[in-house]
Amino acid sequence: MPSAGPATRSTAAPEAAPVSAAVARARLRSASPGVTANLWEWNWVSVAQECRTVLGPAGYGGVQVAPPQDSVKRTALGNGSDTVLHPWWEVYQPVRYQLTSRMGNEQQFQDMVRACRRAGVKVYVDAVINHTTGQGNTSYGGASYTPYNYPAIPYRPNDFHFNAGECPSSDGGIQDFNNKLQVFKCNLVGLEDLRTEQNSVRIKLARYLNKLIGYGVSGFRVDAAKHIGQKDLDGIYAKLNRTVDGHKPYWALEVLGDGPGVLAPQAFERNGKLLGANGAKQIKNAFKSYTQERIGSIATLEVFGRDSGLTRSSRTSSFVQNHDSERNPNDHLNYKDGATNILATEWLLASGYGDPQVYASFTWEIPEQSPPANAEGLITNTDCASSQWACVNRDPGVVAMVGWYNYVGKAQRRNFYTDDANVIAFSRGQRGWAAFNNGTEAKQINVQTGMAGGRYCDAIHGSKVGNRCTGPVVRVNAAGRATVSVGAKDAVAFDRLDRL
Ligand code: LM2
Ligand code: CA
Repeated sequence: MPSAGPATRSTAAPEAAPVSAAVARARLRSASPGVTANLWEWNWVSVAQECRTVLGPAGYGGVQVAPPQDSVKRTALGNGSDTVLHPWWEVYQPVRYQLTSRMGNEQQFQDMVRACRRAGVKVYVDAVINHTTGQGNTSYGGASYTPYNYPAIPYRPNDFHFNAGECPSSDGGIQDFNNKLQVFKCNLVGLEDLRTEQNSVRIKLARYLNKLIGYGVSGFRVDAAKHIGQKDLDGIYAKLNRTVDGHKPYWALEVLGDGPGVLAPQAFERNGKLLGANGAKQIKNAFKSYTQERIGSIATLEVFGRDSGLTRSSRTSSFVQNHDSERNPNDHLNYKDGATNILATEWLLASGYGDPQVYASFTWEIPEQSPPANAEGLITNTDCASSQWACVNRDPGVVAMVGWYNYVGKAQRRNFYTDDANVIAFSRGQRGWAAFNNGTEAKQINVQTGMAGGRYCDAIHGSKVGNRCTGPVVRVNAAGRATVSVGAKDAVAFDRLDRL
């Protein structure tokens, strides 16, 4: 049994009305992704269904999906500790660019994009373009390959840095992560590194990405972007078409760690948006310090973003965790943190930092574990009622904050309050207000909300129906002050539309 951690408030799908065609069109027109749900390794049929019934109605602007290209399909276990035939990471080893994957086939992918867009949800794809495979000889689509030879694409030995003699390490791997030539041109964990400076390679990669754009995809999470380097990233990006909505594709670069000089995330700010892994670490440190017993303080989040050493908000794709970091709980929170993870996700949506993502995927006991799949490795439909999945994107408090995010827009943070322990509150201009209690006891606070006087329905625990609230009501006096109870590991939030 996967340990679910402290119970999340509920994972029921919100019973919201489907999105009208006019609302969907208006959302697609926006160049911004809004709040994205990262439905990592959900199959295409399940993503389509989630777009229709949950993401669109809740106001998510985007969905990010796992790498859709054909990948290695392992046929035997390795030796020693290798116990999982189809680990989640098979999909990070591309074999060819037809969309025959563990998540479904090319037709199902196209149907998914169409369904999501009809619900007003733009689709973002995890693009694995730095490398091919490091093992195996056959793929989910049945293509055969040998090391440095992929007839179906085709890539030949000279399309790789290793064979071209351009990787300056003794074994072809990255031995020194501070050495830019090794980082750009050697094999990351044995994955055959593409010669991305070569035009013929760029053309093949761009053809793949342009196919996805042609299907209606709005942009990419660029896997291992740090290992491609600024110049080659720009070279590939320059070959990309505009999206069907007429925008330049979204381009979010994975640049981990704090490498020196050109290897730092900040050194890529001109080349695309950056994945906010360092920010997620600060979030984890605030919500939960290194050991479970020593609880961190969210008061530290008063200073977050550029002022805490992170990439600029306007250049960042922000999140509380992703598929790598959730498996590294010393670094980031994950679903096993239960209410703390939900609270951190709600805070991220309120913070105004970056383009926020909500991560939702399958539960696991060992890091390599396969997503729920059949014996062939094909991922089975997501079942949010089962303990095999953690559908954080459906949590009612998270859904409430998606609506709040959409309403407050870019309004500046104001009226920051902290008890200097584990409670914070702030407004976003005069449009919305939220409070977060990361402590283990409920707390009553008396604060300036910055909101117009009146009675507001707490959107985290209720909703406004006509002129009634199905949950707690907060009274804001004519001077903007309010006395509010915030539950342990819980939030209170409302925006102007929640006024009764
Ligand atoms: C990423 N970003 O830069 C992904 O977010 C991360 O999940 C990927 O690693 C990595 N880069 C490559 O795309 C994962 C996983 C690795 C796994 C690779 C390739 O974390 O453990 O490596 O995908 O599937 C596996 C084995 C590794 C082996 C390698 C090649 O774990 O031991 O290396 O395959 O055979 C000898
Ligand atoms: Ca590379």
